[in-house]
Amino acid sequence: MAVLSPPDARPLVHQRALALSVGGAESNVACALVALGHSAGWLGRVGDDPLGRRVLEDLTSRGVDVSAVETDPGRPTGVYFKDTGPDGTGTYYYRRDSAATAMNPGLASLPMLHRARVLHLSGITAALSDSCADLVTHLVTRRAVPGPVISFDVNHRPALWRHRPADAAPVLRDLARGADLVFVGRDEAETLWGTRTAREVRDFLGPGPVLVVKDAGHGATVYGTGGEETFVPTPATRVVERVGAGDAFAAGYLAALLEGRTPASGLRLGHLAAAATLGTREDVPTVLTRDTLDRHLALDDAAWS
Ligand code: KDG
Repeated sequence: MAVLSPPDARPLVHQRALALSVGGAESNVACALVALGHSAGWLGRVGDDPLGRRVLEDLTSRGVDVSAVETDPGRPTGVYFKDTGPDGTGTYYYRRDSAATAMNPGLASLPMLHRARVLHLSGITAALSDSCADLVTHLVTRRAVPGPVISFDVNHRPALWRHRPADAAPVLRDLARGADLVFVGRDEAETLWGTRTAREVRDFLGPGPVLVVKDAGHGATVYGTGGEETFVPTPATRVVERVGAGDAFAAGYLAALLEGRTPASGLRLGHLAAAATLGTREDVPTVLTRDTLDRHLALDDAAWS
């Protein structure tokens, strides 16, 4: 999507000029993975319009492979606005009937997906339209692409589900149960499924996926498929804006997974990547680099071991 962001913490209604950039959960993860030294492609649909061209240019300049992205001549590129309020940054979507809503299970045949080691999806795509929900189900539950690890970030966005006939809770539960690796916020899981603790989320979803439960200021827990539990506390972090932090966390964890590191290292890289994003208004900040993370990892080794 294209993103329009206020330059400061004043609410949108009082702003005069907004900055144009690019965002969206899955493309944020792809950008962050490239920043962390991995190769990543993003699959989506944009309109045949300046915003679509901006999305492709921006992702390409960050090193993300967009060769499989489709351009739709009849539908516009999705857009969202950020609005800063006393309770954090709100998001306003303009993406009904956008190009991305026409994604469908046909995309599962794209060679890019079959070459990937990890396929990262999110509940946001499932909320966009019936055909998008079918695509995610096809990939996650029906395993239309058998090779890669299926990573799923629950990413519950109530504003998108308000326009959908289906209830988010069972759809996102079934997708999470069908994935190999799941990311979910503790509070998000409580809103969706009534689970209060990380352990309750684990019991609710069952032993199928490796499960990462993030509890913002407290820490993150990963449950392995054998029930083994690893907790890493959140490091002290300056928070300017939260948008994109969950995506950065997922990218940090996935980077560790791709490098064959331990689940604890995954959580540590996740926290550090999230911290880089929390400290800026950018959804994928330029300070998020492998060098920065490696320096922090080295500095924090004593505190974390
Ligand atoms: O995780 C960050 C996303 O929420 C943001 O990039 C916008 O993808 C987005 C969405 O649909 O909420």
